[in-house]
Amino acid sequence: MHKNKSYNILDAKLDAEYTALKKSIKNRDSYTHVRGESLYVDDVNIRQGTFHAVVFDSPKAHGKIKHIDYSKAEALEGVERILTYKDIPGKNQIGGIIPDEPLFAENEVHFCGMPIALIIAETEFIAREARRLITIDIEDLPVIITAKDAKEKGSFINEPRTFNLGDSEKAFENCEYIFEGETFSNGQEHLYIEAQGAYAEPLENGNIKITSSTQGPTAVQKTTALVLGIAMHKIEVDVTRLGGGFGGKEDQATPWAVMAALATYHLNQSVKLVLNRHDDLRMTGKRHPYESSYKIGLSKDLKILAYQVEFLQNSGAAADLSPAIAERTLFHATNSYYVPNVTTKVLSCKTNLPPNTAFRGFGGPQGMFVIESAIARAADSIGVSARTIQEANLLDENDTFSYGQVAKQVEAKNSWNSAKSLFEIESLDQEVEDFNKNNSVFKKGMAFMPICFGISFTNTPMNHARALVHIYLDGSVGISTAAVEMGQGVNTKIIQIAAQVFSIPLESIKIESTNTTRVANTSPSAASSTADLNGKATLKACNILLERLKKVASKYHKVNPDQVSLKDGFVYVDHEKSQVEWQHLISMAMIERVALTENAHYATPEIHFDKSKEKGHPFAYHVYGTSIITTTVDCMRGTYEFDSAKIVHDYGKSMSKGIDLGQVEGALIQGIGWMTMEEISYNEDGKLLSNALSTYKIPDLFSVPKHVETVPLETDGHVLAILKSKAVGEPPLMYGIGAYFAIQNAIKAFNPNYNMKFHAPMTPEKVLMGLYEKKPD
Ligand code: LUZ
Ligand code: MOS
Repeated sequence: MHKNKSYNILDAKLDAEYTALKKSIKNRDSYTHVRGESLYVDDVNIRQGTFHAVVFDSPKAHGKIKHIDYSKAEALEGVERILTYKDIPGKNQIGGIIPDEPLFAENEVHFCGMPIALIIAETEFIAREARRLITIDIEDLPVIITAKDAKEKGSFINEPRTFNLGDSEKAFENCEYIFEGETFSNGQEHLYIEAQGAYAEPLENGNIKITSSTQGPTAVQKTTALVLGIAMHKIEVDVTRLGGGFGGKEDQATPWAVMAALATYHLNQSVKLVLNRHDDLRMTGKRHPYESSYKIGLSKDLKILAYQVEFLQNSGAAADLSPAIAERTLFHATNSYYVPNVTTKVLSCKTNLPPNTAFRGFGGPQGMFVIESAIARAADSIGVSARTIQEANLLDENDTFSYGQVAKQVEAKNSWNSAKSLFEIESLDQEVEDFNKNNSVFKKGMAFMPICFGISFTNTPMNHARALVHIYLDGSVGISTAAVEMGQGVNTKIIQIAAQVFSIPLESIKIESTNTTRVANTSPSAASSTADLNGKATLKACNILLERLKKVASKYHKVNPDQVSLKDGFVYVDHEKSQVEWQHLISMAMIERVALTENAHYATPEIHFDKSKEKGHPFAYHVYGTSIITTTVDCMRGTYEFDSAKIVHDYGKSMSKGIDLGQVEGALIQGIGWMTMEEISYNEDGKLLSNALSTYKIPDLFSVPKHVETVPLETDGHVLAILKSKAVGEPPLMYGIGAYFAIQNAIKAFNPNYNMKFHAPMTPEKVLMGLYEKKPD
């Protein structure tokens, strides 16, 4: 009997039927990557006559432009044109959240590396030669480098934000222990392998096509239209893939694309602008450095009763994404702990550094570092291990976050306890203790790092995506979404979804470039949400097409659509294989004039946030996990190695185990790098000193943990995660924070007089000073 029951197409096939695909699957891009065949902006086949552009940028961090002499540069043979703010037909404005950032400096410069002009020449070499011939006279203005200095001088991006839960002032009265302190975490360079770049081409009627290495094609389109003073439909933005983004191309891919388009607008010729590494390091913003002061209060039985923090975010010279990043710092200020009385405040401090920007974790890691520091400080003073305090305060089901969301499907204790038992914590402890007893020059330290990360853009309206699915008449499939592939494997995940719905081979499905004419008005690929948002839209589109195809098959077989299914490239009737193959079914659908294209929209349900109250339910769900990091410190040299990183991670029900493991391991090591060795350094004039890979060190094969073990936590996943496979891009970065505290513990084992410091990164120089620090008088 057939009943005409209605059901939610989106949820129709969530569970059992999809388990077949939840196996280890290779990133489909690996094949072209290893052969060097993957295409990046620098690989675009350029048109004959293409010009090449180089940016002329400010040599000073703050000042008034008195005079610029372009004459020698303009006279150089092969130089076509030099464009400045005077050549902008629309608005000289690229600010995404707050309109406070010009594309080109007008009368003042606000950071070293601030773009002033674009030199366009026959070759990049000539453009670079021309850049050297430009002379500029700048009258110095006072330079602000640190967030604290900015605060003292009242230099801010916007109004501060404060989250509050309970009454922290009053709660301190009931605390047995109260500690106050200051912390610092430095910035971090994205160091995507592919530097920023774009290629603009003139089309007919003044239309322009831009190939950009951006996480946010719509941001590029919108800003280009604004700067050129033309409609968005005249700008087409296309992205094949990025050689890494890490947040550095969420907002800051835009100016280079706009500049290339501006040159194309004036010259009616293709223009290529790809930054070299030095220019990229100097001109682009990084992870925000934070200076923070905290006050933490604990009960006798080590419950955290009250917590207050003031975060000073070093935003740089313009807002960029700083307000959103500051907000996420507040969302994650208590990490995976329940604290009943919390007051957190963040100030976005305006300095004369390049505008700092999105970086994997988006302010979350900076927030978590502070509470971990406060716990370590409390533990050290009380004379217990930090672990004891961490464990006593882990989040439980139905606990409330400071922003009002009630925690559901909480895996904080589950992942913590699983880590303890799976990795045999007693014997690990014993190992460290024995080692430290038997060795005087080398000391080991261990630390736990629990994580809790909210999934969704904190700005609710951004949580949507679309998918455009074509089934071609030979049965092959082409899919366009808003997802930008940047090495994270989202294209593979989307292929898996379609392959599963249609039950056809992965090879029958192609992911098209991300293009604003096929999928419009998109949010950037960011916030760990790309696979969830675009995957859900794809799932929806594919399921709608499937229903149509089932109808075609049912008509042919003279049965009800409910009796029809697709499996392994064949039509099945009542679970019996028929003679009708997928390609045949598509031909029948063509003859029946059935639409073989679907365009679906997905918007995350349930989420909301009220900024006037700073309360709501901003996240679809949270991702949890626990890492245990062990280090060995060489107490003669101050150098360290990481023995192991042992992780229990909440993937939900991972749909692509290989890809997800890659994300966890990559993020772990990026987090360790941020906390231990990556040291961004500006001098007092605002010049970047760590401006090359000789002076900016990132983890290499020798500095990653000798042993990395990641165990999936068996959980139900979450219905708002694509196929219950939870977002995995950013959360594991915060496992790396454990590396900082492991080193602290090792120093302490060597030098009991060491007064713990919370000033990241923990470079060998700092370790050495700590090892030989004397007892304060
Ligand atoms: N980008 C953004 C993000 O615009 N909003 C967010 O909440 C976010 N979160 C993480 C990373 N990028
Ligand atoms: Mo982001 S930090 O671009 O997800």
